[in-house]
Amino acid sequence: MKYLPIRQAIEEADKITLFRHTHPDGDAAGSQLGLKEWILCNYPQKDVRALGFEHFSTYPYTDEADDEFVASSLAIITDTSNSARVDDRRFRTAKRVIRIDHHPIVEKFEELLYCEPQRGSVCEYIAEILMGEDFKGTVMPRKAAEYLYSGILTDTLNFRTSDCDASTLKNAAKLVDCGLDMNELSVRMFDVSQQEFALRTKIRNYFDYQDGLCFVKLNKEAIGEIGIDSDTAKIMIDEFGKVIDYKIWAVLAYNSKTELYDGSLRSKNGYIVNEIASRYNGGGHDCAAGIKGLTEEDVENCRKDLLAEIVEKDKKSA
Ligand SMILES: [Mn+2]
Repeated sequence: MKYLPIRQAIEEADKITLFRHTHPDGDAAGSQLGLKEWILCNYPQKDVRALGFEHFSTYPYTDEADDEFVASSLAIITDTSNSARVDDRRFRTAKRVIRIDHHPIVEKFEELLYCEPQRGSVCEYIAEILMGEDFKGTVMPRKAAEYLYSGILTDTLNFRTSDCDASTLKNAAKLVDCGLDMNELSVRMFDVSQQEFALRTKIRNYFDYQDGLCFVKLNKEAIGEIGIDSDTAKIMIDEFGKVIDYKIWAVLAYNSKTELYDGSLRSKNGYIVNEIASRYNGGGHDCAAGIKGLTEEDVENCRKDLLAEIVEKDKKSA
């Protein structure tokens, strides 16, 4: 019964707008577009628009909607923990707002919130909701299953993160049962072009390792030399995620627009980075967070904070 209000809200709305976070990743775009395909398949008479100004490379499109449309719509926001991060501020004007998420709860800005922070991806959570009891009688079309499955793959790095469990696999298996090609999707989400491979190889050379911390600082010169912007550099964080010795890894890149540093932090085995991220205009999950607007001095302080987290955690577990 828990999810019936979502179903009722969708059934009552003629117009539905779907929102996700800025700098969308596979989980943000996958949940949004998966939901869109699912609604259009089950309620073809509804007008559904997936909104957002920034694109996720693998899914290069979003819809448009004028202010009037948004104001008379049911808005569903996915994968976004704070209102400032919603990519299209107009969600505030919508008739009703539902949010489905898997981030720690930091802010309430919706009428109905469904949030399970222990989930590895919001796509998995949405798959479970849509294929569960409260949505009996509806179908999961292959296209929607593909989007949701891709979001699970990207947020769990192909089922590698510590928040994967039996429920992740069960929900993913149900999506696979809808007829998608696992191998093809995995290749599409993770294989890179030769050009990107060359770029990643360059960035790898900037790593600095100390006591369990891999710290990649790309200053103005480095950014110029590599020929990359800070947003693209931040995404390369996963390049450093497969080294046994790294307890925490970070990429901090100079943003030529703000002349400050933006970055991504990752960790494993219980080292926590989102508390540190909150000191540097950021946030996220325990083991994956973003930061932005750091000065040179902040960058060095952030490095010290990350090293301190390693020392503290090691002391506790010793
Ligand atoms: Mn997510």
